[in-house]
Parts: sequence; structure tokens; C-alpha cells
Amino acid sequence: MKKKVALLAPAVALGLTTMAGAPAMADHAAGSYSTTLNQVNNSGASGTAWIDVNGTEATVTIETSGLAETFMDNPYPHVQHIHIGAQGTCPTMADDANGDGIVSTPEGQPSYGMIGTTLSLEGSTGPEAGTDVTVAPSGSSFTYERTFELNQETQDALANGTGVVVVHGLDPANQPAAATETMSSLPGAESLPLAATAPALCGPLDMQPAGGADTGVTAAEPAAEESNGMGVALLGGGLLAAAGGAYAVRRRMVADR
Ligand SMILES: [Cu+2]
Repeated sequence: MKKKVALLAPAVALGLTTMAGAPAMADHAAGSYSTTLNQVNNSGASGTAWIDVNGTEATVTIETSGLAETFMDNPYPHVQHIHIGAQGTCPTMADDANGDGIVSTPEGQPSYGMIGTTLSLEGSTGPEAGTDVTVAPSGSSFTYERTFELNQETQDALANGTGVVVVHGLDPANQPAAATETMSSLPGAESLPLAATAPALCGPLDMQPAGGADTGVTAAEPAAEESNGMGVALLGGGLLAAAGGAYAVRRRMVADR
């Protein structure tokens, strides 16, 4: 009986703490989160991510270095997301289920889950913008910062410790042949090679110790930024196709050598 009591005690304590610290449902994810972004697929990249949640608004800051730099003389687009709803962990090469030498985005999903939020430069931050390379940060290193309304699913994931930041896009030059010979299986990205969508950086988000009382007051922000989301999405489709064509050209160039 002693053992049972000991196991229950932390859960009770946690429950009390949560009740005291969460005056409203909407604020349950409020606080600061951060993580070190570690390489996946031997990308050689590194980075850090911070997320400050105030009410339903999040300010996300991501710093990266060592990512794939260029693609066909253009800055390499790196789509990035907060993944949610699984174990809240990052995959290892042991998760390369099909043995092609690359942990693809789907192979990583048992660890980090589905896309909850797209960390885009502009327009939608929903999962539907997840493979839009036209609103992704790009180049070998970048600092990303954006403040936006965080959806409920992602708020929940942060609160229960299952939010994971993932930055995608591998340099085919240091990847197995499958990186360019296999196309992505992600919906909307079937025209892109596996390397373009496979994870390069990953970090599970941890809540930081509270620095003080939440001020809790956030002015309603204008919705102007959201209003052109549709246009961006339509434009994105065309440019995504163009990017796919560019990849095809490179594949031929590589094959010709
Ligand atoms: Cu992702």
C-alpha cells in the first residue's frame, strides 16, 4: 500500500499545481518553451527554438545554422513546423522503417506526430500550409521570428509536453541516393524529392520555469495578415510546381554525370 500512495502523490501534487496556475482554459499553454534543435539524418545542422505563449498568441523564434544552402542557385527552402499529438520526441536512424538510409517525415511521425502549426513567414500557420516552400525560411542559416494566433491543437500539445519543432530539407549531396531518387509521399509535395521534405533538425519543446505572473492582457490584433492567406496558397501551388520542376532538372543533371 505504501508503494501505491507514493505513486499517486506526484499526480495529485501536479493536479493542484495545474489548477492554481491556470485560471482560464485558454491560458493553459501560457508560458515560455524552448528546445535545442538537433540534427536528423546526419544533416550537420544545429539550432535553437523559443516559443512564448501569451493567451492564445505565440511568438516563435528559431535560429538555425548548417542547413542545406542552395538549390539550383536559389536559397534552399526549409519548411518548418510544430509537430503534435505523438510521443513528443525526435526520431533516430532506427526509425528508418524502409531502410533507405533516410528518416522520412512519415517515418518520424510515430515520434513527433502530425503538423500542428506551420512556422511560415507569412499567411496561414495552419497544417495546410505545411509544404508551401514559398513561405518557408531559406538558406543554410536563418533567424525566424513571428507572432501569430496559436491554434487550439498546438496549445494543447505544448501544455501536455508533446510539441516538437521540426525543420525540413536535406542537402542531397550528403545523403543516400534515395534522397533524390524517391519522391516525397507528403500530400501536396509529391513533386518534390524526398530530400526536400525529410527532417533536418528536431527538438522537443520543454516549458521553461515561470519568470513571474502572467500579465494576461493581450490586445486584439488586426486580422489583415490572415486576409491574404488564400492568395498566398494559390501562388504557392504554382511555385511549388516550379520548384518540383527545378528538382527534376537537377536530378537529370546528376544522372548525366
Ligand atoms: Cu514538419
